[in-house]
Amino acid sequence: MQSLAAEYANHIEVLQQRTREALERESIDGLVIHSGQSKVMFLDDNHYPFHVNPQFKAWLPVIDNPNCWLVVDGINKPKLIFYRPVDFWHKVPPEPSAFWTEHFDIVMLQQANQVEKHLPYDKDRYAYVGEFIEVARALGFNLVNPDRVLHYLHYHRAYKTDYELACMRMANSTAVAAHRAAEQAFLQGKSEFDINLAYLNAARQGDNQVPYCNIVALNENASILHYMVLESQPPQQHRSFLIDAGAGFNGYAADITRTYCNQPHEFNDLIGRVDNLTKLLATHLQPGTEYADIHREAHAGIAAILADAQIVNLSADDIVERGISKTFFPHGIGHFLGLQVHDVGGHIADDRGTPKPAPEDHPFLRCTRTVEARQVFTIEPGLYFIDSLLDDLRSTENSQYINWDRVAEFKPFGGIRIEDNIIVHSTSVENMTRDCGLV
Ligand SMILES: [Mn+2]
Repeated sequence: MQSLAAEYANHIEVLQQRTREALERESIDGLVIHSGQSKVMFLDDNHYPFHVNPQFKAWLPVIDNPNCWLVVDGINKPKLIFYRPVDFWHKVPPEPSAFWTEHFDIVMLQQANQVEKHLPYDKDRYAYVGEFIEVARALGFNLVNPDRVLHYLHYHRAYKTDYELACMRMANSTAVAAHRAAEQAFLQGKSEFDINLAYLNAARQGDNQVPYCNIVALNENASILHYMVLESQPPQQHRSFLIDAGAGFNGYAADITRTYCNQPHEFNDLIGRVDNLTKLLATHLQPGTEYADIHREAHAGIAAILADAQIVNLSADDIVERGISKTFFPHGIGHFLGLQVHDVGGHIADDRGTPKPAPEDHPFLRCTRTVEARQVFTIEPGLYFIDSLLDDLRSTENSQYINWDRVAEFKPFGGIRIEDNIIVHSTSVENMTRDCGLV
């Protein structure tokens, strides 16, 4: 923790400098960043799980406290308005005392609607950054989430500080331990529901604490890209298991996927090939590379697997050329990772927000940036046997090149995705997931 504290001081310096630059462009004096508010369910008195404004947790690891505010101007010590109600229903957070507290002037807020007295007087010189626009208006802010400020912050958030990289290594370490527990639960023949419990138990994080809803899919369910059902009964037979699950640390996410097979079947070879592709593509994340080119390389790699496994009776080049690899690999190769699982800023070319959208022939690619040092990406090639996409393929002239018997052999296994989390350094690539020992 001592080194984390040292790195955190630099992290704050970097955020201060970014804030100064963003404010200069907007010609205003500061930002007022709202952690958020608890939301009540419709016609109910229960609340949805609280999810903090990412712009707030960028500054400090307070991720579970609504009604907090930050006042930052890039020059003065940031001011934290910390919500501490008198409340006998809920646990009241203690007064903050941690490695980060010395970097803030902290005032306590007992009643959420009393925040105004702690905010800057001249609201015209400040911008509100947060989700609750009607709250901002009521407080007198005219400038709410100004585009120029957000573009600037989103673009630069791609470059992680040493503190952020340390947090992301910790998140990976937690997720890797949990992935091992999940694999064991699969081998023991547990249900999706129980495998998920094994995962969460090992991570020591609840459903609402992990950074996204875990995908825990047995057999054919592995072909459903965002499968979230969690069957409570085990299937009659365990063939394959795809798990896409992360963990958080100080508000930073890990996002890892593995696929397993517990039978002597050629599906194991396919898993091995996709695994090798992930490892290979991770090494290509070098400064100056276009991330979209890595996506195209992934298609070449998947096409080679389809050709070698005689699933498609064409050369790898022809498989890509004819668009057939998209049936088996229909999503993007990965995305930025950080405070958000799909971290922001993937589709802008510069800090003015010039759009750099996904290529027309690959619309699902979440990042089109040029790879640079301090960026953190996922690499997650996949190979799936998805009913609806296979049906589409069958109705095209490409159907004649498909070895449908081979497709039928693999279909009961659903699909494969292998996803690692990678830090780009100026002269090396750091695969956090593999470094944590997950093979
Ligand atoms: Mn991912």
